[in-house]
Formats: sequence, C-alpha cells, structure tokens
Amino acid sequence: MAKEIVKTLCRMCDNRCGMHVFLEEGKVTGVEGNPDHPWNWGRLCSKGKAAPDIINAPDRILKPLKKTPQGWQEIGLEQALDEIADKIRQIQAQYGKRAMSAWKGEALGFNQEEEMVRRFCHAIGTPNYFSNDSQCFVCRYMAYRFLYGTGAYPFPDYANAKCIVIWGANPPAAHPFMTRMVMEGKQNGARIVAVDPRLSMIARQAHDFIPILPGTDGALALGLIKILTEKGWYDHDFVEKHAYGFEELQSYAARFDLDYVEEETGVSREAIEKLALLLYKSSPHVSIYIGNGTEHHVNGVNNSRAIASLIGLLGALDRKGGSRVLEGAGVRDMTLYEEIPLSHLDPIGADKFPVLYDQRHECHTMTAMDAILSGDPYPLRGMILTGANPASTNPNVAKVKKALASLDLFVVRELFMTETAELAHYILPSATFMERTEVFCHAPIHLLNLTPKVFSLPEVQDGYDFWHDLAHRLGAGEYFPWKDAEELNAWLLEPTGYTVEDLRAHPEGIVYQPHRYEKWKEAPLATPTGKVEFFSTYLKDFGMKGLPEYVSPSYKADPEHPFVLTTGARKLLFVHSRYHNIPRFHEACPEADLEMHPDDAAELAIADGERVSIESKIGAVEMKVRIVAENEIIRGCVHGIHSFIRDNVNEITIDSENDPISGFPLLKSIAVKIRKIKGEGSTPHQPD
Ligand SMILES: Nc1nc2c(c(=O)[nH]1)N[C@H]1C(S)=C(S)[C@@H](COP(=O)(O)OP(=O)(O)OC[C@H]3O[C@@H](n4cnc5c(=O)[nH]c(N)nc54)[C@H](O)[C@@H]3O)O[C@H]1N2
Ligand SMILES: Nc1nc2c(c(=O)[nH]1)N[C@H]1C(S)=C(S)[C@@H](COP(=O)(O)OP(=O)(O)OC[C@H]3O[C@@H](n4cnc5c(=O)[nH]c(N)nc54)[C@H](O)[C@@H]3O)O[C@H]1N2
Ligand code: SF4
Ligand SMILES: [Mo]
Repeated sequence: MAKEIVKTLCRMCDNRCGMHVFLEEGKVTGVEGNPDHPWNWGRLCSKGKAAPDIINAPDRILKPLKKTPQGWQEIGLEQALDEIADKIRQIQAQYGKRAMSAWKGEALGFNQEEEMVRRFCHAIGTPNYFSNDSQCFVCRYMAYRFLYGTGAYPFPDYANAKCIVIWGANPPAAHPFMTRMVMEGKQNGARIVAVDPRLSMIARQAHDFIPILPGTDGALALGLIKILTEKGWYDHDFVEKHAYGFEELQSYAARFDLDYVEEETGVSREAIEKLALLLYKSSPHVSIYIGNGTEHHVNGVNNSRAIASLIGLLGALDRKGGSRVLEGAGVRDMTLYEEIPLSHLDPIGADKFPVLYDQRHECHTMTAMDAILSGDPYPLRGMILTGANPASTNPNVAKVKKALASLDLFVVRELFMTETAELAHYILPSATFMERTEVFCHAPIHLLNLTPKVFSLPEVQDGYDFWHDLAHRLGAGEYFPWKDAEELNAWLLEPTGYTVEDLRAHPEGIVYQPHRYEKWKEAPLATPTGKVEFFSTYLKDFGMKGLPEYVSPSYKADPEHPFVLTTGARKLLFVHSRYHNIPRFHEACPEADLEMHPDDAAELAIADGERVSIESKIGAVEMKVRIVAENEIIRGCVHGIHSFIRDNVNEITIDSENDPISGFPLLKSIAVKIRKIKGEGSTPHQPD
C-alpha cells in the first residue's frame, strides 16, 4: 500500500524540527526530516527519528484508568470526565475554588497548549496554575525583561558575530540545530567561548573554554563589567542615549576586584582579562547565549542579569552580530489575566515570590508541595496535571510524591505510567504531538507554522477537547467556545493576517517578517524608563535591589559538605524523565552517573564505576561514579544527571533554598558530601 506523507513539526523536544510522517493504514510507520524546513533542513536527531517508537510504544496508555482498591481499572472516557467533574465540584464546595489547581509540563511547552490550562484555571476560579517553567527558563526571561523589556529573549545573530559566548548552555545536546548556527558563526570567523564547570560538547568546539565554579557566573560577569567600564571599553554613545543606571552599575562592579573574582569563580585573572579584551575588540558583534546552567541557583536571576548586561554595555543589542530583539507574529493569547489577574485570590507562593507571580502569572511548585501537606495558607486539595512528571523532575522528589499522593483528586494526562502518574486517582490517555493541531512560531527566525493532526485514536483526547469537555461539565463552557482545536487555531491566527489555509499550504512555515536591526532607534524599549535598565526600576518598586547584586552560593560556606553538585546537563537521548522506555536508548545509557575529577576521586580512594553515597542537607542518593579526564570538570565539582528511574539525583536537590526573585530551586550549586559505600568495589563504567 502507498505511503501517505504528512508534514508536521517534531515535538519529541521543543526544538520543533520540520518532519515528514509516513502513514500506512492510519499507522505511523516512519519519519524523516523535512528538507524544506529552514529550522533543520531535513535532519532529525536520534530522538526525532525515534518518534514512532513513542507514538506506537507497547506500554502507551490508551484507555482512561481509575485507581481502585483492586488496582488500576479501565473506565470509559465520558464516565471518567463525569466523575472528575463531580469531584472538582465537591472539593470547591468544601474548600473553596482555589483548592483546585492545574499543572502543565515541559512536554507541552508554551503557547496554546499552556494557555488552555491557564484558561481552565480562570474558568473554575482558581489562581493556582503551576508549571515546569518556574524551574526552567524564568530566571533568564526575567533578566532580559528587566534589562531590555523583551518577551522572547533576544537571540544571538550567530552568523554575523565576531565573538560568540555560550554561557551555561550546551546546544549540541539541548538544541542540536542551533549548534549549526553557532558553527556557521565559527566558520565566518567568530571566536567561540564557552563558560561551564564541565567540558561540554560545545566547550570542546570552542576556542576558549572557561571552567567556572557553579553558581558564580554573576561574579565573573561583574568582573568583566568592572574591566569594561574602567577601561572605557563600552559603547559610550549607546549607553548615554539608551541606558538607565550605568553609573550605579559601574560603581557596583568596581567592587569586583579581580583577585576576589578569581578566588570566587575559579577563573584565572588572565582568563578574565583576555575575555574582556575579546568582548571589547569584537563589539558590537558579540553574541551571548545564556543557558540553564546560570539559573538553577539562589542567585539565578541576578547571575543571568549581570551576564545579559554585557549585551547592552557592548552596544550589541539588536545589532548585526549581536543579540536580536525578536518580533512576534501577533498570534492571539488565550489567557485572561489582563481582564482578571487573579492575584486577589492569593496564588500559592505569590507572597514569597511576588515577582514570579507578577511577571509570569504562575504559582510556585515547591511552595505548593508544602501547602498541600500543611493546608497552609489554605487547603490545596485537587490537581490536574498534564505533560509533566514532577515526581521525577522537581527537587526533593520524596516530598513531591508525599504531597501529590495526599491530594483528594489527582488527575494525570499522560502517555505512560510514570512516577507521577502512579500517584493519580485517574490517568487519562493524552494525544501526542501527532494527534493534535497547533500553531507554532520559531521566534528566532520569525517563522509561523501550523502542525496538522496526523491521526487520532479513540478515547485519546487532545488538550483542547479535554479542557473544553471538563469546563462544559462544570458550567464554565463559555470559556471554551470553540468547537475544536481547528476552530481555535483560526481564532488564534486572525490578527496575524495568515489563515489556517495559508499555513496548511506551507508546512515549511511562513516568515512573517524579516528581521529589523536597531529598533531602539525608532521606539523606546518596553521597560519602565523606555531604556536599557542596568538598574531595574521595576525591581526597586517591588522593594528589591535594582542592581544585579551578587550573592555567593551557599555551598561555599558549608565545610560539612565539601563538594558542589551540579545536575541536569542534557543528554541528547533523553528529555528529562522521557525516553528511557525506548529500549535502544536505555541500552545506550542504562544508568545515571556522577562525573568526578580524577584528583577528587583519588583523594577519596574512589574507583571508576564505584557506587558512592552523595549526601545533601535533605538526604542521600547512591550513584555510580564516572571519573572523567582532568580538563572535563572543575575540581571540587561533581555532576549528576537527573530523572533516571533509578538513582535520581532529585532525591537530594533542594526545594527550600530559592532565588528570591524567581523562586528557582537549588539544582546546580548544592553542597554535598560524598561517601564510599562499605564493601563497594569497582565495576567498569558504561560510555556516554
Ligand atoms: N536532549 C535534550 N534536549 C533538551 C532537554 C533535555 O532534557 N534533553 N531539555 C530542554 C529544556 S527544558 C531546557 S531548559 C534546555 C536547556 O538547554 P541548555 O541551557 O543548553 O542546558 P544544558 O544542555 O543542560 O547545558 C547547561 C550547561 O550548563 C553547565 N552548568 C552547570 N552548572 C553551571 C553553572 O553554575 N554555571 C555555568 N556557567 N554553567 C553551568 C552544564 O555543565 C551544561 O553544560 O534544553 C532543552 N533541550
Ligand atoms: N536535577 C535537575 N532537575 C531538573 C532539571 C535540571 O537541570 N536538574 N531541569 C528542569 C527543567 S529545565 C525542566 S523544563 C523540568 C521538566 O520537567 P517535566 O515538565 O516534568 O518534564 P518531563 O520529565 O519531560 O515530563 C514530561 C511528561 O509528559 C509526558 N508527555 C509526553 N508527551 C506528552 C503529550 O503530548 N501530552 C501529555 N499530556 N503528556 C506528554 C511524558 O511521558 C512525561 O512523563 O525538569 C527540571 N528538572
Ligand atoms: S531536536 Fe530532535 S527531538 Fe528535538 S524537535 Fe528536532 S528532531 Fe525532534
Ligand atoms: Mo527546561
């Protein structure tokens, strides 16, 4: 039988590469890269190629399940939705509307899939919307927003750069096709610098690798700012006309004596001076990309803000070869916060992290676990969770499991039986990306796309149908007036000037607008002063520090725990807790390991492959040590991969020490002690 080809975007991760899906008798039999799609030009990574393994996985949940004293029982979809609606009504009658909550995870990303969850919260009158985002990108988001007033963060113009700094990120694992852009810049003559405690894949490709102690990036950035401002190596004209708070930043950075910066960061004075000179000589064609590595710390926002300040100082904002300020396509937003911000209903965590709620309209997941367990500040008794596995991916998973298991109603929309789904009262089978239709923008290249529903399965709902059906059962149908996701897409697209039909005719996407440089010449920035805010007037109005003040990470003052643990550097094969159930992926990388410097291992008499106990202040986990080469990790630092089924480092990551602005937890600068396990010998390690 002839194969049918449907053109879509891969969503095995959020890179959304152009993909051809081969269908035979309605079944997905293969995938290939779409050679016409300008994001990936026909290539797919190993996860993308494995999409059929996930779509057709034998362990996929395809029927609604209800937990009973006899175990999981299949239940009809309509009955499951009726029962869930009844229970929501009961909970809200007994404890108030805000006792219900919803959570969306990384598998759904942003835009409409996220917005429909938020809209449901509005529909049922609760402010308690949670997501993975408050431990994902929000520090960087805030950094750029406070400085430059942007929404999507400014994206490096790699191809035209003279210097590219990849700071706390590893695109070859996390954003494979962005690596191509970095390499294009390199071929065009850019010098590549990587700042990382580990010799990551991108660091191996860099001209200069700057190993840094975890969580000290802000000190390095401020040291650089000190040199640039003292020597006058910044864009005087841009700063004078378009920046606010330069003098304050300059005088604060002046305190960052290079001896102190060297001691604090582990980066030598010579390396700092060399980088400052390179930035100056390359300016304004300096592309800085800030990754997840800088933000999982108690100083996450200000680390990211200090680094991002360099863009403004060097006059690289929206300049050729600098950081481009992106423009949206004008797709409608489904949320209703402009009408009703819901802040009057005491969103969970908004008292502790008011900036998080004000900026993102989302609640703090880690505070939620405490609230569920204690009933303080009010009972939080029900949750609908979709596209997430926090019992594996959030810090302090023991607490997460205890809290989620204690809810009166816990509904999980999933593809598989996960650590989180196991705790649910109901598991509803969820559509994969091939079983839903979505509008999607590749913001960095201003490309608007529409993905079609490739096929569908009975009793497996897409997000829209689920939230729509539940809202209608709860008497809040007016919030979901669109018949289905197709009708919703038409509404979302209306202001863009493109129709569903236009986009269907262009599965390779439509460039909605060419990039325009130096837009700050035409209009003020969307910050309170209309300027680059080196000193944030917004934060000051919130009673916080206006400057990106540096706080030394807590592990430095903890002699009981002599190592610093960083976690979660991405592996190409896995996305957090996902894809371990693909047999060949599991075989290629069956175990989580702890990377360690050979001298540290020698000091503790630990052999390669030996299992050790790693203890943080909240508990201990055992992992297998992988001794790496001397230049592959900075001394005193160990790295643990996260969210493997066994040996999950999130047993010991810390939920209760948080960045005061974003609420981010400690995932990447944790004080730990490493102990040999009695009687443990050495076993050979598996390669990466
Ligand atoms: N294959 C795959 N791709 C993914 C994901 C995945 O799980 N798997 N996850 C997606 C998601 S949700 C995200 S948020 C992105 C993240 O994408 P990136 O931001 O590129 O994250 P990583 O690839 O983990 O790279 C982070 C780097 O920071 C380093 N690092 C750790 N601590 C520090 C520190 O204190 N300072 C500095 N300077 N560096 C540090 C790590 O060693 C690592 O090399 O990836 C996305 N893409
Ligand atoms: N220690 C440590 N922990 C970390 C990090 C770290 O660096 N270190 N990184 C953090 C970051 S940046 C992030 S973003 C979070 C991510 O954490 P989560 O949001 O929990 O992401 P995943 O583990 O990818 O879980 C996604 C779940 O959604 C399911 N799923 C897949 N596709 C679909 C779909 O189409 N619909 C539905 N309903 N479900 C689907 C998958 O089966 C999977 O169980 O992890 C964080 N955890
Ligand atoms: S990077 Fe890989 S998994 Fe992610 S969208 Fe592209 S092909 Fe799919
Ligand atoms: Mo993330």
